[in-house]
Amino acid sequence: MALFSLIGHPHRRYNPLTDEWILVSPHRARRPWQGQREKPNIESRPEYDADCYLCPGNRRAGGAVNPQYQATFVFDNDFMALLPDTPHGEVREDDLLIAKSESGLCRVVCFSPSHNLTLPQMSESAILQVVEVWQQQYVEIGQRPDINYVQIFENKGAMMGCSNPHPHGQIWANATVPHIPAQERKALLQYHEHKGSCLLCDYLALEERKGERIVCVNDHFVALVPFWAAWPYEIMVLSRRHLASIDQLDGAESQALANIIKRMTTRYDNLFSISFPYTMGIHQQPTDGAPHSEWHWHMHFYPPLLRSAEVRKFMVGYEMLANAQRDLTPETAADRLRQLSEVRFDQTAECSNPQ
Ligand code: H2U
Ligand code: ZN
Repeated sequence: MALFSLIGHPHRRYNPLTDEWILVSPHRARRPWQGQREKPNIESRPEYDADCYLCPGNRRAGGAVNPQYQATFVFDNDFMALLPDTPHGEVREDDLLIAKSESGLCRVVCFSPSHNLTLPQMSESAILQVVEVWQQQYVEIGQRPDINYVQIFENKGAMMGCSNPHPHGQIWANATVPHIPAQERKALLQYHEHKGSCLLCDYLALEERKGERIVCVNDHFVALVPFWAAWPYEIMVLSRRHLASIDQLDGAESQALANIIKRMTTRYDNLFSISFPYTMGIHQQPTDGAPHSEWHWHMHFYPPLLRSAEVRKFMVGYEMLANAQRDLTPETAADRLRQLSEVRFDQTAECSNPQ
């Protein structure tokens, strides 16, 4: 029998951040696809859409009118999934029927007044303003006594369930630390207890030594496809400095975060020459007032597309019943992303100067 290799043989990879396994099937990347095909999203949008509930000056579904905002705009979600002032209460029957009240709040963050932009199409200085809004919101919301965790995220593209193409993200904040950041926190704590160092500092150093999963870097951040990536072109953005939350970034680091977001999302768009859909989010320390030196700030990007603008990865079947599975290896994904330009496909000399 041939010697086992990560390139040629089915194997499981361990995600030390969530204590989960993923099945990797590198031999299967070329299987035929006769299933659903997505429509490539190459339609052009106007800079202002009178029917958009996020454009400046428009009325939202909840009745409020947006101001004529010039850069970013934050508002309380008109349909909050979590509500402040939820009464305390608990249900517990036979240790089997268990429920607890949960209070919190939800906000929407418009990234730009321009209806037709996305993060990779915005300037680095405009993305910096988004970073600064995330910082302000994290601090402001986190200071509330009824809030102990602030989840900042973006759903991009209809394929990810985004309800509106206007560039925007969301913030959901609540009293308890939700499941995934709680799992990550546990892993970071346990690793520190056993090794005396930070799991993500050590992981970053190892990936920088190896290089094969790194997509792009700057002085303060690294964008890489994790060894244990589940989504085809999943990326984790890690701060080089061991810091726990976005408000701890200094001026140069905030600028560098805007830089790496622009560059890696541009690579995403260039992969299939479309506006690349994903869900992204920031994982950072809880806002419960306790010290969380175990936390290492990072972002996850989870994009569903697999091998073209039309063919996506579905997390169904085996994924719903057993564990996540992938065909394309994380190393191949990183290599493809690394080959791509950091100039968006519609901004090349040929496109901007049609003859
Ligand atoms: P997406 O990020 O998935 O597109 O969700 C947009 C959010 O915007 C959604 O949570 C809110 C919805 O409740 N929203 C408003 O708060 N006001 C509106 O007028 C429409 C949508
Ligand atoms: Zn709009």
